[in-house]
Amino acid sequence: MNKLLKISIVASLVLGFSSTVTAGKEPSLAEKAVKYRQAGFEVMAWNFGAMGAMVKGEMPFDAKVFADKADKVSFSSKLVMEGFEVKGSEKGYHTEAKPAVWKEWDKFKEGMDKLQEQTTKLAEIAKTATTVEEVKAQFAETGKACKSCHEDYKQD
Ligand code: ASC
Repeated sequence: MNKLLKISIVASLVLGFSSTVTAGKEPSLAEKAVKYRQAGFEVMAWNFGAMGAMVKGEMPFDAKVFADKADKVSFSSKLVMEGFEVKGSEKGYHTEAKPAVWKEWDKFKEGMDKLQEQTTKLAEIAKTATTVEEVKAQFAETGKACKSCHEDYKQD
């Protein structure tokens, strides 16, 4: 191996190591909590968005795909609350949650419970539905549950 190559390998190892030490700090629990709840909402938005396309007729209705997505939305709606319960996650880390979440905790929790109720119902209906007509009303109800909390608790 030539000398220059050796030097550059050693240099990159040293630099790599020092940057791990300085920049590779383990994120705080609060930061992880923000990321966790945002990930849950991303899962919901991804799946709910595709369901919306089917409901609006922008995408052909596929009962199996719709039911699978309804399940994923229902599951992830049950994860996110935990991410709000961690102290220090009220601000920073690019959170879009308004301080009202913690100021009106009981009301916020009611909204989250309502969301879980609605997504569970949607998944139940979707399980046996064969036409888009059967899921339309409950899809709309679920969307309302998303939206009512966004207005009060999410910075858009
Ligand atoms: C979505 C999405 C939301 C909700 C909301 C429903 O697909 O990303 O935040 O639906 O718009 O009203």
